[in-house]
Amino acid sequence: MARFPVEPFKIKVVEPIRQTTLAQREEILQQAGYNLFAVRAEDIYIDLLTDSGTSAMSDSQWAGMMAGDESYAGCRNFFNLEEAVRSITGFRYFVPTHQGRAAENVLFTCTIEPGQSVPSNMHFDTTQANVIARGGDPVNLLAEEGLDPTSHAPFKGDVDIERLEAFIQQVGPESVPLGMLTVTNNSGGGQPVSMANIRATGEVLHRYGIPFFLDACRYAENAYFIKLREPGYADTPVLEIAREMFSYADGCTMSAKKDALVNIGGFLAMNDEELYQRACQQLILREGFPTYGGLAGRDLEALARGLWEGVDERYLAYRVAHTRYLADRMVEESIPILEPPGGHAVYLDARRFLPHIPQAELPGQALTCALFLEGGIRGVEIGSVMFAREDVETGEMIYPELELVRLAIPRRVYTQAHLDYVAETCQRLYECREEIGGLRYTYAPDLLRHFTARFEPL
Ligand code: P70
Repeated sequence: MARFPVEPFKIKVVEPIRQTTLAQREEILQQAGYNLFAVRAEDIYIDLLTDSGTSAMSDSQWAGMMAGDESYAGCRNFFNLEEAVRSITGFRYFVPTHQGRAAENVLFTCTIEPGQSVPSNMHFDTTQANVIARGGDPVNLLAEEGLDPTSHAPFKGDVDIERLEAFIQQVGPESVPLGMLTVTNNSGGGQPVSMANIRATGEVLHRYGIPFFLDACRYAENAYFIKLREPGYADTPVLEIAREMFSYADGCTMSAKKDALVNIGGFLAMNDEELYQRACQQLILREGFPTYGGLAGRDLEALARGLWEGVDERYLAYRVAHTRYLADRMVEESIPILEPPGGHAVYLDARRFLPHIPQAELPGQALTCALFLEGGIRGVEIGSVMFAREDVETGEMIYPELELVRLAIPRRVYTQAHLDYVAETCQRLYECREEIGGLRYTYAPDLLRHFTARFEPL
Protein backbone atom coordinates (compact mmCIF):
# COMPACT_ATOMS: atom_id res chain seq x y z
CA MET A 1 0.00 0.00 0.00
CA ALA A 2 1.16 3.52 -0.74
CA ARG A 3 2.27 5.42 2.38
CA PHE A 4 0.06 8.35 1.45
CA PRO A 5 -3.07 8.51 -0.65
CA VAL A 6 -1.89 9.28 -4.16
CA GLU A 7 -3.44 12.35 -5.78
CA PRO A 8 -6.98 11.43 -6.88
CA PHE A 9 -6.55 13.53 -10.03
CA LYS A 10 -4.10 14.08 -12.88
CA ILE A 11 -2.84 17.38 -14.24
CA LYS A 12 -4.28 18.85 -17.44
CA VAL A 13 -3.00 22.43 -17.41
CA VAL A 14 0.35 23.69 -16.12
CA GLU A 15 1.55 27.14 -15.15
CA PRO A 16 5.28 27.93 -15.24
CA ILE A 17 6.99 29.23 -12.10
CA ARG A 18 10.52 30.54 -11.89
CA GLN A 19 13.18 30.88 -9.24
CA THR A 20 15.00 34.17 -8.75
CA THR A 21 18.56 34.73 -7.50
CA LEU A 22 19.38 35.70 -3.92
CA ALA A 23 20.50 39.14 -5.11
CA GLN A 24 17.18 39.65 -6.90
CA ARG A 25 15.21 38.57 -3.84
CA GLU A 26 17.12 40.98 -1.60
CA GLU A 27 16.20 43.80 -3.96
CA ILE A 28 12.55 42.64 -4.25
CA LEU A 29 12.14 42.38 -0.48
CA GLN A 30 13.55 45.81 0.17
CA GLN A 31 11.30 47.34 -2.52
CA ALA A 32 8.30 45.59 -0.90
CA GLY A 33 9.02 47.11 2.52
CA TYR A 34 9.65 43.61 3.92
CA ASN A 35 5.97 42.75 3.44
CA LEU A 36 5.40 39.82 1.10
CA PHE A 37 1.88 41.02 0.26
CA ALA A 38 3.66 43.74 -1.73
CA VAL A 39 5.75 41.31 -3.81
CA ARG A 40 4.63 40.44 -7.35
CA ALA A 41 3.41 36.86 -7.54
CA GLU A 42 5.71 36.28 -10.53
CA ASP A 43 8.67 36.82 -8.24
CA ILE A 44 7.57 34.02 -5.91
CA TYR A 45 8.76 30.45 -6.52
CA ILE A 46 6.42 28.52 -4.20
CA ASP A 47 3.47 30.61 -3.07
CA LEU A 48 2.12 29.50 0.31
CA LEU A 49 0.69 32.92 1.22
CA THR A 50 -2.81 31.50 1.36
CA ASP A 51 -5.03 28.58 0.46
CA SER A 52 -7.76 31.13 -0.28
CA GLY A 53 -8.82 31.45 -3.90
CA THR A 54 -5.67 29.63 -5.02
CA SER A 55 -7.15 26.19 -5.75
CA ALA A 56 -6.82 24.46 -9.10
CA MET A 57 -10.36 24.01 -10.39
CA SER A 58 -11.45 20.70 -11.90
CA ASP A 59 -12.42 20.06 -15.52
CA SER A 60 -16.02 19.86 -14.31
CA GLN A 61 -15.77 23.28 -12.69
CA TRP A 62 -14.23 24.77 -15.84
CA ALA A 63 -16.93 23.17 -17.94
CA GLY A 64 -19.45 24.70 -15.54
CA MET A 65 -17.95 28.12 -16.20
CA MET A 66 -19.09 27.78 -19.84
CA ALA A 67 -22.57 26.98 -18.59
CA GLY A 68 -22.70 30.31 -16.78
CA ASP A 69 -26.03 32.07 -17.25
CA GLU A 70 -25.33 35.78 -16.98
CA SER A 71 -28.91 36.93 -16.43
CA TYR A 72 -29.21 39.63 -13.78
CA ALA A 73 -32.00 37.86 -11.89
CA GLY A 74 -32.77 34.19 -11.46
CA CYS A 75 -29.89 32.62 -13.41
CA ARG A 76 -29.90 28.81 -13.43
CA ASN A 77 -26.52 28.64 -11.69
CA PHE A 78 -28.02 30.27 -8.61
CA PHE A 79 -30.47 27.39 -8.31
CA ASN A 80 -27.67 24.82 -8.70
CA LEU A 81 -25.82 26.60 -5.93
CA GLU A 82 -28.95 26.78 -3.80
CA GLU A 83 -29.34 23.03 -4.08
CA ALA A 84 -25.74 22.43 -3.01
CA VAL A 85 -25.87 24.89 -0.09
CA ARG A 86 -29.23 23.56 1.16
CA SER A 87 -28.24 19.95 0.79
CA ILE A 88 -24.86 20.30 2.52
CA THR A 89 -25.66 22.89 5.22
CA GLY A 90 -29.37 22.30 5.70
CA PHE A 91 -29.93 26.05 6.20
CA ARG A 92 -33.21 27.34 4.77
CA TYR A 93 -31.97 30.63 3.28
CA PHE A 94 -28.76 31.86 1.74
CA VAL A 95 -27.31 34.69 -0.29
CA PRO A 96 -24.16 34.48 -2.43
CA THR A 97 -21.43 37.04 -1.72
CA HIS A 98 -18.23 37.86 -3.56
CA GLN A 99 -16.18 36.39 -0.70
CA GLY A 100 -16.23 35.56 3.00
CA ARG A 101 -15.68 39.04 4.41
CA ALA A 102 -18.68 40.33 2.45
CA ALA A 103 -20.84 37.70 4.16
CA GLU A 104 -19.38 38.86 7.49
CA ASN A 105 -20.13 42.49 6.68
CA VAL A 106 -23.75 41.74 5.76
CA LEU A 107 -24.29 39.53 8.82
CA PHE A 108 -22.69 41.92 11.30
CA THR A 109 -24.45 44.95 9.83
CA CYS A 110 -27.74 43.14 10.45
CA THR A 111 -26.90 41.98 13.97
CA ILE A 112 -24.25 43.94 15.91
CA GLU A 113 -24.90 47.18 17.83
CA PRO A 114 -21.92 49.24 19.06
CA GLY A 115 -20.62 47.98 22.41
CA GLN A 116 -21.82 44.39 21.90
CA SER A 117 -19.53 41.36 22.00
CA VAL A 118 -19.12 38.41 19.66
CA PRO A 119 -17.50 35.41 21.36
CA SER A 120 -15.78 32.72 19.30
CA ASN A 121 -13.12 30.07 19.67
CA MET A 122 -10.91 32.49 17.71
CA HIS A 123 -11.87 35.07 15.12
CA PHE A 124 -9.78 35.27 11.99
CA ASP A 125 -8.43 38.62 10.81
CA THR A 126 -11.29 39.83 8.60
CA THR A 127 -13.93 38.56 11.05
CA GLN A 128 -12.26 40.35 13.92
CA ALA A 129 -11.96 43.53 11.84
CA ASN A 130 -15.58 43.36 10.65
CA VAL A 131 -16.81 43.02 14.25
CA ILE A 132 -14.66 46.00 15.27
CA ALA A 133 -15.87 47.99 12.25
CA ARG A 134 -19.44 47.64 13.63
CA GLY A 135 -18.30 48.96 17.02
CA GLY A 136 -18.37 45.44 18.45
CA ASP A 137 -15.85 43.52 20.53
CA PRO A 138 -14.50 40.24 19.09
CA VAL A 139 -13.77 37.89 21.99
CA ASN A 140 -11.60 34.75 21.69
CA LEU A 141 -12.32 31.95 24.15
CA LEU A 142 -10.19 29.13 22.78
CA ALA A 143 -9.70 26.22 25.19
CA GLU A 144 -6.27 26.28 26.81
CA GLU A 145 -4.59 23.45 24.90
CA GLY A 146 -5.21 25.26 21.61
CA LEU A 147 -2.63 27.82 22.71
CA ASP A 148 0.09 25.23 23.29
CA PRO A 149 1.89 24.59 19.97
CA THR A 150 3.37 21.35 21.32
CA SER A 151 0.16 19.72 22.54
CA HIS A 152 -1.05 16.83 20.39
CA ALA A 153 -4.68 17.09 21.50
CA PRO A 154 -7.03 16.06 18.69
CA PHE A 155 -9.34 19.10 18.75
CA LYS A 156 -7.27 22.16 19.58
CA GLY A 157 -9.85 24.38 17.89
CA ASP A 158 -12.42 23.77 20.67
CA VAL A 159 -13.89 26.75 22.48
CA ASP A 160 -13.74 26.73 26.30
CA ILE A 161 -17.41 26.03 27.02
CA GLU A 162 -17.22 27.08 30.67
CA ARG A 163 -15.60 30.39 29.82
CA LEU A 164 -18.18 30.92 27.09
CA GLU A 165 -21.04 30.55 29.54
CA ALA A 166 -19.27 32.65 32.19
CA PHE A 167 -18.67 35.34 29.58
CA ILE A 168 -22.35 35.48 28.61
CA GLN A 169 -23.35 35.77 32.26
CA GLN A 170 -20.75 38.46 32.88
CA VAL A 171 -21.76 40.80 30.02
CA GLY A 172 -25.41 39.69 29.86
CA PRO A 173 -27.02 37.86 26.94
CA GLU A 174 -28.47 41.13 25.58
CA SER A 175 -24.87 42.23 24.87
CA VAL A 176 -24.15 39.15 22.76
CA PRO A 177 -25.97 39.41 19.41
CA LEU A 178 -24.41 36.17 18.15
CA GLY A 179 -21.71 33.62 18.96
CA MET A 180 -19.38 32.00 16.45
CA LEU A 181 -16.98 29.12 15.93
CA THR A 182 -14.27 29.16 13.27
CA VAL A 183 -13.97 25.67 11.75
CA THR A 184 -11.12 24.87 11.41
CA ASN A 185 -9.44 27.48 13.62
CA ASN A 186 -7.22 29.32 11.18
CA SER A 187 -5.51 31.76 13.58
CA GLY A 188 -4.72 28.87 15.93
CA GLY A 189 -2.99 26.51 13.51
CA GLY A 190 -5.90 25.25 11.40
CA GLN A 191 -7.00 23.02 14.28
CA PRO A 192 -10.39 21.29 14.11
CA VAL A 193 -13.33 21.73 16.46
CA SER A 194 -14.93 18.51 17.73
CA MET A 195 -18.57 17.67 17.09
CA ALA A 196 -19.11 17.53 20.85
CA ASN A 197 -17.80 21.08 21.17
CA ILE A 198 -19.93 22.40 18.30
CA ARG A 199 -22.99 20.79 19.87
CA ALA A 200 -22.17 22.17 23.33
CA THR A 201 -21.57 25.67 21.92
CA GLY A 202 -24.99 25.59 20.29
CA GLU A 203 -26.59 24.42 23.55
CA VAL A 204 -25.00 27.18 25.65
CA LEU A 205 -25.76 29.97 23.18
CA HIS A 206 -29.34 28.80 22.64
CA ARG A 207 -29.97 28.53 26.38
CA TYR A 208 -29.43 32.30 26.46
CA GLY A 209 -31.36 32.92 23.24
CA ILE A 210 -28.21 33.82 21.30
CA PRO A 211 -27.91 32.83 17.61
CA PHE A 212 -24.93 30.64 16.67
CA PHE A 213 -23.05 31.04 13.38
CA LEU A 214 -20.21 28.94 12.02
CA ASP A 215 -17.36 30.62 10.16
CA ALA A 216 -17.40 27.64 7.84
CA CYS A 217 -14.71 28.23 5.23
CA ARG A 218 -12.82 25.03 6.11
CA TYR A 219 -15.82 23.03 7.30
CA ALA A 220 -15.03 20.02 5.06
CA GLU A 221 -11.49 19.62 6.41
CA ASN A 222 -12.97 19.98 9.91
CA ALA A 223 -15.53 17.28 9.14
CA TYR A 224 -12.78 14.98 7.88
CA PHE A 225 -10.79 15.46 11.11
CA ILE A 226 -13.92 14.54 13.07
CA LYS A 227 -14.12 11.36 11.01
CA LEU A 228 -10.46 10.57 11.72
CA ARG A 229 -10.34 11.55 15.40
CA GLU A 230 -13.71 11.67 17.15
CA PRO A 231 -15.02 8.38 18.53
CA GLY A 232 -18.16 7.21 16.76
CA TYR A 233 -17.58 8.92 13.41
CA ALA A 234 -15.07 6.62 11.67
CA ASP A 235 -17.76 5.06 9.50
CA THR A 236 -19.91 8.16 9.01
CA PRO A 237 -19.72 9.75 5.55
CA VAL A 238 -18.14 13.22 5.63
CA LEU A 239 -21.26 14.72 4.10
CA GLU A 240 -23.31 13.47 7.03
CA ILE A 241 -20.73 14.76 9.50
CA ALA A 242 -20.86 18.17 7.83
CA ARG A 243 -24.66 18.19 7.98
CA GLU A 244 -24.55 17.38 11.68
CA MET A 245 -22.04 20.19 12.30
CA PHE A 246 -24.35 22.69 10.59
CA SER A 247 -27.42 21.30 12.33
CA TYR A 248 -26.30 22.78 15.68
CA ALA A 249 -25.94 26.28 14.23
CA ASP A 250 -28.42 28.90 13.03
CA GLY A 251 -26.36 29.91 10.04
CA CYS A 252 -22.88 30.31 8.63
CA THR A 253 -20.56 32.68 6.83
CA MET A 254 -18.57 31.01 4.11
CA SER A 255 -15.51 32.00 2.17
CA ALA A 256 -15.92 29.56 -0.70
CA LYS A 257 -12.33 30.34 -1.72
CA LYS A 258 -11.22 27.59 0.65
CA ASP A 259 -13.12 24.30 0.93
CA ALA A 260 -15.39 25.02 -2.04
CA LEU A 261 -12.36 25.05 -4.35
CA VAL A 262 -13.10 28.26 -6.25
CA ASN A 263 -10.98 31.31 -7.00
CA ILE A 264 -13.68 33.73 -5.86
CA GLY A 265 -17.00 33.47 -4.03
CA GLY A 266 -18.74 33.06 -0.71
CA PHE A 267 -22.15 33.00 0.91
CA LEU A 268 -24.15 33.75 4.02
CA ALA A 269 -26.70 31.13 5.08
CA MET A 270 -29.27 31.15 7.86
CA ASN A 271 -32.57 29.70 9.11
CA ASP A 272 -34.17 32.93 10.34
CA GLU A 273 -36.47 34.37 7.68
CA GLU A 274 -36.51 37.87 9.11
CA LEU A 275 -32.70 37.97 9.22
CA TYR A 276 -32.64 36.72 5.63
CA GLN A 277 -34.88 39.57 4.53
CA ARG A 278 -32.64 42.14 6.19
CA ALA A 279 -29.58 40.44 4.71
CA CYS A 280 -31.12 40.76 1.24
CA GLN A 281 -31.48 44.51 1.75
CA GLN A 282 -27.84 44.83 2.79
CA LEU A 283 -26.81 42.58 -0.07
CA ILE A 284 -28.60 44.67 -2.68
CA LEU A 285 -27.00 47.78 -1.21
CA ARG A 286 -23.45 46.41 -1.24
CA GLU A 287 -23.01 43.19 -3.22
CA GLY A 288 -25.76 42.79 -5.80
CA PHE A 289 -29.13 41.18 -6.40
CA PRO A 290 -29.75 38.14 -4.15
CA THR A 291 -29.44 35.63 -7.00
CA TYR A 292 -25.88 36.65 -7.85
CA GLY A 293 -24.48 38.55 -4.85
CA GLY A 294 -21.47 40.12 -6.55
CA LEU A 295 -20.53 37.05 -8.59
CA ALA A 296 -20.90 36.20 -12.27
CA GLY A 297 -23.23 33.33 -13.17
CA ARG A 298 -20.19 31.28 -14.19
CA ASP A 299 -18.64 31.80 -10.74
CA LEU A 300 -21.83 30.57 -9.09
CA GLU A 301 -21.66 27.40 -11.19
CA ALA A 302 -18.00 26.74 -10.35
CA LEU A 303 -18.91 27.25 -6.69
CA ALA A 304 -21.90 24.90 -6.82
CA ARG A 305 -19.70 22.16 -8.32
CA GLY A 306 -16.76 22.95 -6.02
CA LEU A 307 -18.89 22.53 -2.92
CA TRP A 308 -19.61 18.94 -3.88
CA GLU A 309 -15.96 18.23 -4.80
CA GLY A 310 -14.87 19.64 -1.43
CA VAL A 311 -16.70 16.92 0.51
CA ASP A 312 -15.37 14.07 -1.65
CA GLU A 313 -13.63 11.74 0.78
CA ARG A 314 -10.89 10.63 -1.59
CA TYR A 315 -10.02 14.26 -2.14
CA LEU A 316 -10.09 15.02 1.59
CA ALA A 317 -7.94 11.99 2.45
CA TYR A 318 -5.33 13.19 -0.04
CA ARG A 319 -5.64 16.80 1.13
CA VAL A 320 -5.04 16.08 4.80
CA ALA A 321 -2.24 13.59 4.08
CA HIS A 322 -0.54 16.01 1.68
CA THR A 323 -0.38 18.69 4.38
CA ARG A 324 0.69 16.11 6.95
CA TYR A 325 3.56 15.06 4.66
CA LEU A 326 5.11 18.53 4.83
CA ALA A 327 4.62 18.65 8.60
CA ASP A 328 6.25 15.23 9.06
CA ARG A 329 9.28 16.30 7.03
CA MET A 330 9.66 19.35 9.26
CA VAL A 331 9.34 17.31 12.45
CA GLU A 332 11.98 14.85 11.14
CA GLU A 333 14.37 17.79 10.91
CA SER A 334 13.38 19.07 14.39
CA ILE A 335 12.01 22.28 12.90
CA PRO A 336 9.56 23.74 15.44
CA ILE A 337 6.04 23.68 14.02
CA LEU A 338 2.63 23.82 15.60
CA GLU A 339 1.50 20.23 16.12
CA PRO A 340 -0.48 18.41 14.99
CA PRO A 341 -0.68 20.09 11.56
CA GLY A 342 -3.99 21.48 10.39
CA GLY A 343 -5.72 20.54 7.17
CA HIS A 344 -4.78 23.54 5.09
CA ALA A 345 -1.37 24.58 6.34
CA VAL A 346 1.77 23.88 8.30
CA TYR A 347 2.51 26.62 10.82
CA LEU A 348 6.12 27.33 11.82
CA ASP A 349 6.38 28.30 15.49
CA ALA A 350 8.38 31.53 15.26
CA ARG A 351 8.86 31.79 19.02
CA ARG A 352 10.78 28.52 19.13
CA PHE A 353 12.40 29.02 15.70
CA LEU A 354 13.79 32.46 16.62
CA PRO A 355 13.92 32.56 20.44
CA HIS A 356 16.47 35.40 20.29
CA ILE A 357 13.92 37.82 18.73
CA PRO A 358 11.41 39.34 21.21
CA GLN A 359 7.79 39.72 20.04
CA ALA A 360 8.17 43.50 19.82
CA GLU A 361 10.74 42.87 17.07
CA LEU A 362 8.26 40.76 15.06
CA PRO A 363 9.88 37.30 14.87
CA GLY A 364 7.07 35.91 12.68
CA GLN A 365 7.48 38.63 10.08
CA ALA A 366 11.27 38.25 10.24
CA LEU A 367 10.94 34.52 9.59
CA THR A 368 8.54 35.14 6.70
CA CYS A 369 11.12 37.43 5.08
CA ALA A 370 13.96 34.98 5.73
CA LEU A 371 12.02 32.17 4.06
CA PHE A 372 11.54 34.28 0.95
CA LEU A 373 15.22 35.23 0.87
CA GLU A 374 16.36 31.66 1.33
CA GLY A 375 14.09 29.96 -1.19
CA GLY A 376 11.63 32.32 -2.88
CA ILE A 377 8.85 30.87 -0.72
CA ARG A 378 5.99 33.12 0.41
CA GLY A 379 4.25 32.33 3.70
CA VAL A 380 2.26 34.66 5.90
CA GLU A 381 2.82 35.91 9.43
CA ILE A 382 0.01 35.00 11.83
CA GLY A 383 1.32 36.62 14.96
CA SER A 384 2.04 40.10 16.25
CA VAL A 385 1.76 41.89 12.91
CA MET A 386 -1.68 40.40 12.33
CA PHE A 387 -3.05 40.39 15.87
CA ALA A 388 -1.13 42.58 18.38
CA ARG A 389 -3.51 45.23 19.72
CA GLU A 390 -2.99 48.36 21.77
CA ASP A 391 -4.59 48.26 25.22
CA VAL A 392 -7.17 51.06 25.14
CA GLU A 393 -6.52 52.00 28.77
CA THR A 394 -2.74 51.72 29.13
CA GLY A 395 -1.70 52.24 25.50
CA GLU A 396 0.60 49.23 25.83
CA MET A 397 0.79 46.57 23.11
CA ILE A 398 -0.87 43.25 23.88
CA TYR A 399 0.89 40.52 21.93
CA PRO A 400 -0.84 37.30 20.83
CA GLU A 401 0.15 34.03 22.51
CA LEU A 402 0.90 32.34 19.21
CA GLU A 403 3.59 33.75 16.94
CA LEU A 404 3.29 31.73 13.75
CA VAL A 405 4.32 31.68 10.13
CA ARG A 406 1.68 29.89 8.12
CA LEU A 407 2.65 27.89 5.06
CA ALA A 408 -0.79 27.48 3.51
CA ILE A 409 -1.11 24.83 0.86
CA PRO A 410 -3.24 25.72 -2.16
CA ARG A 411 -5.62 22.89 -3.04
CA ARG A 412 -4.58 20.52 -5.87
CA VAL A 413 -1.72 22.85 -6.93
CA TYR A 414 1.66 21.69 -5.63
CA THR A 415 3.24 18.25 -5.81
CA GLN A 416 5.14 16.28 -3.20
CA ALA A 417 8.41 17.48 -4.80
CA HIS A 418 7.35 21.07 -4.21
CA LEU A 419 6.75 20.22 -0.57
CA ASP A 420 10.19 18.57 -0.34
CA TYR A 421 11.71 21.78 -1.62
CA VAL A 422 9.85 23.74 1.07
CA ALA A 423 11.00 21.37 3.82
CA GLU A 424 14.62 21.50 2.62
CA THR A 425 14.55 25.30 2.49
CA CYS A 426 13.18 25.45 6.05
CA GLN A 427 15.88 23.06 7.17
CA ARG A 428 18.66 25.25 5.73
CA LEU A 429 17.10 28.29 7.35
CA TYR A 430 16.81 26.56 10.71
CA GLU A 431 20.54 25.75 10.62
CA CYS A 432 21.44 29.44 10.32
CA ARG A 433 18.55 30.81 12.42
CA GLU A 434 20.83 32.84 14.70
CA GLU A 435 21.73 35.10 11.78
CA ILE A 436 18.09 36.21 11.37
CA GLY A 437 17.34 39.59 12.95
CA GLY A 438 14.15 41.44 13.93
CA LEU A 439 12.16 44.16 12.15
CA ARG A 440 10.41 47.40 12.97
CA TYR A 441 7.47 49.18 11.36
CA THR A 442 7.96 52.10 8.99
CA TYR A 443 4.21 52.21 8.29
CA ALA A 444 1.31 50.55 10.16
CA PRO A 445 -2.38 51.21 9.37
CA ASP A 446 -4.99 50.85 12.15
CA LEU A 447 -7.19 48.10 10.73
CA LEU A 448 -5.98 44.85 9.07
CA ARG A 449 -2.43 46.09 9.46
CA HIS A 450 -0.67 43.05 8.01
CA PHE A 451 -1.92 43.53 4.46
CA THR A 452 -0.25 46.90 3.85
CA ALA A 453 2.27 47.54 6.67
CA ARG A 454 5.90 48.24 5.79
CA PHE A 455 9.04 47.34 7.74
CA GLU A 456 12.80 47.72 7.90
CA PRO A 457 15.45 45.47 9.43
CA LEU A 458 16.69 46.50 12.87
C1 P70 B 1 -6.60 33.07 4.59
C2 P70 B 1 -7.66 34.09 4.21
C3 P70 B 1 -9.92 34.25 5.02
C4 P70 B 1 -10.93 33.94 6.01
C5 P70 B 1 -10.72 32.93 6.97
C6 P70 B 1 -11.70 32.69 7.95
C7 P70 B 1 -11.52 31.62 8.98
C8 P70 B 1 -13.06 34.36 7.01
C9 P70 B 1 -12.12 34.66 6.04
C10 P70 B 1 -12.43 35.74 5.04
C11 P70 B 1 -7.22 35.52 4.34
C12 P70 B 1 -5.80 35.75 4.05
C13 P70 B 1 -4.89 35.79 5.09
C14 P70 B 1 -3.54 35.95 4.84
C15 P70 B 1 -3.11 36.04 3.52
C16 P70 B 1 -4.01 36.02 2.49
C17 P70 B 1 -5.36 35.85 2.76
N1 P70 B 1 -8.76 33.84 5.13
N2 P70 B 1 -12.82 33.42 7.94
O1 P70 B 1 -5.66 32.92 3.84
O2 P70 B 1 -12.70 35.21 3.79
O3 P70 B 1 -10.91 36.09 2.27
O4 P70 B 1 -13.05 35.19 1.35
O5 P70 B 1 -13.02 37.36 2.55
O6 P70 B 1 -9.61 32.17 6.98
O7 P70 B 1 -6.73 32.38 5.61
P1 P70 B 1 -12.40 36.00 2.42
